[in-house]
Amino acid sequence: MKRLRLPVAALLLLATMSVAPSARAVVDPRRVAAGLVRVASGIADVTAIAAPRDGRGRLFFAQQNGIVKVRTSSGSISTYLDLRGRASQDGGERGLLGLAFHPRFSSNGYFFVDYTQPNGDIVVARYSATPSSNRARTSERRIIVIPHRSASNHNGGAVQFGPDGYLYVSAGDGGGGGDPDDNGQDLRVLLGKILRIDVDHSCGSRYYCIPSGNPYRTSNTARREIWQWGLRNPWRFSFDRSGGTQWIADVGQNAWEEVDRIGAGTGGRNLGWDCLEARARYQWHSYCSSRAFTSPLHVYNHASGRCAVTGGYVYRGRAYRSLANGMYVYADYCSGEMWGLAVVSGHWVNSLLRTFATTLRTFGESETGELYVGDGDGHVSRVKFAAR
Ligand SMILES: [Ca+2]
Repeated sequence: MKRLRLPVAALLLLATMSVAPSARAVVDPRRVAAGLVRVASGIADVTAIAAPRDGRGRLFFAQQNGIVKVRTSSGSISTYLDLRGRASQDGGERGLLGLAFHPRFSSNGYFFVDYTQPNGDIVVARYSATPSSNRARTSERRIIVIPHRSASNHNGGAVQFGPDGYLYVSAGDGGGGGDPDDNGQDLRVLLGKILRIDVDHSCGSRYYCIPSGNPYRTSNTARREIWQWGLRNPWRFSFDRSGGTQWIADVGQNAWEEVDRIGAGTGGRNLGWDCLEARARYQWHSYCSSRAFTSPLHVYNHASGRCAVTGGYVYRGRAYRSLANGMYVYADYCSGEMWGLAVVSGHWVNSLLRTFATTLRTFGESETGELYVGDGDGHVSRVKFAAR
């Protein structure tokens, strides 16, 4: 026994030493409060906040009218790109909706936007800039255009690079309410899906290829771009920069909002819409019984003025590591409530971090993993956390 003790003690010591102090701290959303530190004003109708990993400390804000602004590390703000001549200008849920920088932006200067054009179709396009410049080039390369003319709402609009280097795109179900064309459950269309495409290569006449691991890549009926399906309006989704778990916040119909968590590299999941709205049956088609649905991690109803989930990020920054490392932070657009979701003692715990007196439109991550939120008053703020 005594001979065993030493190695065990040594192993324990090693394990303790190899784990960062942050990982030892128990992150409990019930003990955390959120606050905001304003970093920009006058960013009307902000839809996306993003940053390239180029060491320059800049933040970029997409506005629904088609303007992308850059905030330098010294705090000065200027127009980076003006897409007002290309993006639809009728407001509502249309316009410039998403922004993502290529993982190798610092060498290739590529970034990608998601917008609706005046006829309603969803466009994902590549733009470029000299990486150090605070003004991008105005020429675009259209990567994919998704027909979306029957209604103006439910465009999705998030674009994100995954840990695999592929571009992921969220597309809403086509809108109109109740998914009248039942697009969410139809693998033949790109609406109501999250797509995964390889934008570093061209295949045939397309400026993208289908990654080898896409679940329907050999299908003759399903669209091969599809990564996840059964979605209504996945306005925001993100990847945990530690481990690559995908977090999808799917805006619900009249009753339920849902947050989905899907393991890194796992595609082909059916999130249920419109057979299901979150966990409740919505429109139970004859085929619904034979489909395997992935249940949401978390749902909430429309009580207390809540209306639409604004998906966020798993916090992996440095400033609040002991309080928030690994906590998924998200909000409701209408109620201004911001919540944290984390595993405490083996169970998922969801807790209100604070209620803000504004609408919460979109979240973003800085290069170093700090969280930012854009509100309905034209402010972009860094999210701070404090113990309570
Ligand atoms: Ca339907």
